[in-house]
Amino acid sequence: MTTPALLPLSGRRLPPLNLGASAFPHHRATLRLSEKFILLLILSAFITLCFGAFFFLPDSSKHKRFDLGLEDVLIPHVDTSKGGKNLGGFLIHGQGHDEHRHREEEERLRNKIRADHEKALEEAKEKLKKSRDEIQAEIQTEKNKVVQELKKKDSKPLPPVPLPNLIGINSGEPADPDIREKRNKIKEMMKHAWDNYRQYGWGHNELKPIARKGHSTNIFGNSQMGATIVDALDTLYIMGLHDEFREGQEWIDKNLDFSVNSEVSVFEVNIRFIGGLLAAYYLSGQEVFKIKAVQLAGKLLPAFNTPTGIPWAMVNLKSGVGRNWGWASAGSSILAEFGTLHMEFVHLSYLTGDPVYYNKVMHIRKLLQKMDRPNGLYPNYLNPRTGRWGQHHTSVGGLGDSFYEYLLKAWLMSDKMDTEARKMYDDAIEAIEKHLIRKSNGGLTFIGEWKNGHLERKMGHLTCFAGGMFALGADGSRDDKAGHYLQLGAEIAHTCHESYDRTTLKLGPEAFKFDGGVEAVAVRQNEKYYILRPEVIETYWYMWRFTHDPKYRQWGWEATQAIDKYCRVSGGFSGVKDVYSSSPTYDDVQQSFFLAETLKYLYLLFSSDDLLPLDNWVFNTEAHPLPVLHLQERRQTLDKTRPLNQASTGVRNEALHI
Ligand code: DMJ
Repeated sequence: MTTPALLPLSGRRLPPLNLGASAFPHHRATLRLSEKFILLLILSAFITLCFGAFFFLPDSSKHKRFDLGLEDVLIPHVDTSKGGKNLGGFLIHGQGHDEHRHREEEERLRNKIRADHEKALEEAKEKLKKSRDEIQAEIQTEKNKVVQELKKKDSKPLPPVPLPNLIGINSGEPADPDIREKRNKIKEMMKHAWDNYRQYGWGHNELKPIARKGHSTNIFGNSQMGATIVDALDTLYIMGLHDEFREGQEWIDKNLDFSVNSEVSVFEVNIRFIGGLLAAYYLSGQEVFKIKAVQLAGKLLPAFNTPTGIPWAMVNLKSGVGRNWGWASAGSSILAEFGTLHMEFVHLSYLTGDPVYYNKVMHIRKLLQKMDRPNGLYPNYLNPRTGRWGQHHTSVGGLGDSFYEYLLKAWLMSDKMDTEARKMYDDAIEAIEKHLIRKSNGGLTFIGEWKNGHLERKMGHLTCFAGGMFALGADGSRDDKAGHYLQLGAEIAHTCHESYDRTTLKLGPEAFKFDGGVEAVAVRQNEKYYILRPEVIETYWYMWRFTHDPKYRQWGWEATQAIDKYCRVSGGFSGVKDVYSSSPTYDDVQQSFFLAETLKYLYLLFSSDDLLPLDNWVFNTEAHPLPVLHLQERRQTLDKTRPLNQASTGVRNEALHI
């Protein structure tokens, strides 16, 4: 075959190139350099032409072309109506008038492609006439359309689910006028915290009450997710602050958006946002909270894409890329973080009928069950790539705490059906009692920190929650040691009260020692702060519910007064840097957990017990109440309602099979 060619570089007309074998003299086995160059040019011109034709065609015709090409070759047509010979359903091409029809068809297509091509060129020319700004505006409009479509898709109502027994959503008004007055004072403090956040930090994650502006930390990523609004909702509801609750709901409905390029803490977002939204949903029945919780949970799921299924500590809500904190032992995930997802995730599966959430947390549990534990203790660090423990540090405070709490609460939340969780809790607590719990010389029971076989005689404010946990787990404990665990809870409550009482401000330090002559007192300057934490008050409340010993209300009232005196400023409430100083300085942060937990536990401490009874509600680690799930009933309802042979039948059962 001869191809007349134009050499673009020289513009000279070349003699025809015969690329057949005879074109080459016999004595030459290879091409000359100039010949190779010409060949290369022809080839590249051809390729450019093909590519150009492909890319300049408008999308629709591109696809049609592809469809036609591939469909004709790969997919046999079934078309008996047009007279093709049908052999067992396959049309044989190229026979009789079919050939003619095909030629016509091809011609028609060629014309169409040409027309499309011209139209695309026209459109491109039109586009180029527009200014940059106009083009950008058009792109933005298109983008907005897509976002709106996605939002519509995301906001689809979830399948109806029978709600669990929602008992005890009432005012909890105490009969005693003195207690009522105290409770009103706590409600007033909540209003002060909320109103100032409303005025100066609205939509931001937290408030700087002295600078009177928004505040955030890296746990919430870099976007304004209104953490205080979500965290405070159920407290507002319980306190009967309905206007404020509605304001929060409206903000969430209109502004809470999770499609943001922001890297957040999986644990914090779960306990504060998903927990807060679920509690608000159960208390108020407003669908928007459930829908937002499910949307957000979907954004956290990519964090579980690790070699072991142990989630990363952080995930980017937009890209789904996860990673761990730089400071955590050799790239480890943290026990208290990946071990504090269970309650919320079980509720998500319950509400959606989708087992994905349940499966994620059960996978974590199964993995932990299989692992060896040094001295029966769970180390705080676990590598999500290798599935091996990091440093052998164990704590019932920071990095470990709520993992133990969620084992117990998984059992309680399942209406005591999840005996596997109860067993894990009992085993863990036995090891903790053996290795970490000691009595000081002065007779104070404390929980120390285990570091590579050595007990550090130091207890954190965070660890003080354990008093309440021991009391909550007393009923149903192994060998019927209920009395023992209630007593242990009381001892921890006493120790933590001492840590408050031994300060100038009557507020507890972040960590306190039991070494030498020092008992329940912070030694290091950087452990003397109080950041409005709830754990000590949380324990007072549980102890009050289980014993009705008036000292717990007394201690709770001492804390209320101290907070109001030393942490209240005109712009809200602030943490203080040194609880031993008579002229404390402020840290200028109103933490979202102050509204979610500290004020809620105080309010409940001065309410009657029929407000959110513990037989029917389990509080997540951020004090968001979630109802006990009667999973058997849910299974029976689903069994009755679902159509036979429904594809999701097994899936739903699996989700509820605890
Ligand atoms: C809260 O966010 C939760 O209670 C969490 O489990 C640990 N501590 C903070 C408040 O201190």
